[in-house]
Amino acid sequence: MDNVFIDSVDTYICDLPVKRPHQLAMTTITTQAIVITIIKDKSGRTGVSEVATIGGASYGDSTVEAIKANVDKYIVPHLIDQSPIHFNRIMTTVSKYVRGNYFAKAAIETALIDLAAKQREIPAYELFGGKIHDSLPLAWTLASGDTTKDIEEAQEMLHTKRHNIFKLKIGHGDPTANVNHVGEIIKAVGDQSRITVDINQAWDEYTASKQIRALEEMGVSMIEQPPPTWNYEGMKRLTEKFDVSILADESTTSLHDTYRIIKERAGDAVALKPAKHGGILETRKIAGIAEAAGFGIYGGTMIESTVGNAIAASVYSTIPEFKFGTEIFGPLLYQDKLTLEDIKVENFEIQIPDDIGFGSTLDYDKLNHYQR
Ligand code: MUC
Ligand code: MG
Repeated sequence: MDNVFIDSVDTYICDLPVKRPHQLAMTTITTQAIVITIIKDKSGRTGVSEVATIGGASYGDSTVEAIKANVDKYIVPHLIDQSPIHFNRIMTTVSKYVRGNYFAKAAIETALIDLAAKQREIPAYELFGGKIHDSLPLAWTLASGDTTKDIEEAQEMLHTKRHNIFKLKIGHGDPTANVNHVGEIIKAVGDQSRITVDINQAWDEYTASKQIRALEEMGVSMIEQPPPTWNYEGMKRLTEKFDVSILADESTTSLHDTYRIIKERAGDAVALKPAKHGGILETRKIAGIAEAAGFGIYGGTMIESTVGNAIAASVYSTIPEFKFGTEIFGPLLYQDKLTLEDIKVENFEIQIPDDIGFGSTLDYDKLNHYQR
């Protein structure tokens, strides 16, 4: 093999417009901020990654500005002249010097894996066990902020066989109005689809307790992160009280807080997201402890565009069972893409790409156009 050692690392912040406003409890996305990382080896080959963040600092404590600054200053010095195939060793070293910063670590680890796989001309999933699934169920998020539009959108998705699992973003505004909105959607498409909701930490325990009863009776099949991240005890009581699955999302970031969720039964399912956990190796560890504890696993998204979505698809393809399917629909919400490739969906399932690396070929004109 020619010169495999790392020569340079570059990070770019891009703002990508979405097709329609995407309303969450704490923010409405009109453009999504992402970080693209390009690691180049001494023979000019590139490994590419993406991490996306939602709503500046309103979703979590990683912002694109902080990710870029911390990668450039604190992580890059540990990479130069290393061989990317040692991504496990490199990331262990990085973790000794850089605490937290999971998104920044994911940006680097996944670009290293992409480069190592490209150097060997194999799909990236071959470097962490090989794929089990050729395709996975794919949910869509109804979040236009308007019940009628959401119903029309769901009907269109069912008609085109794109999605038959819908996650409804609630928690914005009056909780009773939120529940009525869910009821209307279930009335319209509930017989042909599975409905879940994501509250994104917006309800206190009392409100959650009252409204989950109604949601459960309507047939909602999973309730994502009702109370704030810190409220492990509230999550535990809600899990004990209801039959419907309570999914921990924002409260499962690191391996250690996922362990706490599992130990305290503060939920009965976890949402995986490679960026949130600090990369693929950590995602697989989290999936492992969730599997051991009998927790349900959900293939989550930070709404990445095609680059980050292919990374999530690749690691999810190696995880035995997704009780709740996946929601790696991100590219379908964007107006444009930074790659030559696109997501493929057939018969309600995302198809796992088998290309070399994570299979993303960057379009540098687009990168220049969308970078800050
Ligand atoms: C979240 O909290 O799950 C995932 C899908 C979506 O619409 O928003 C994200 C964030
Ligand atoms: Mg969520």
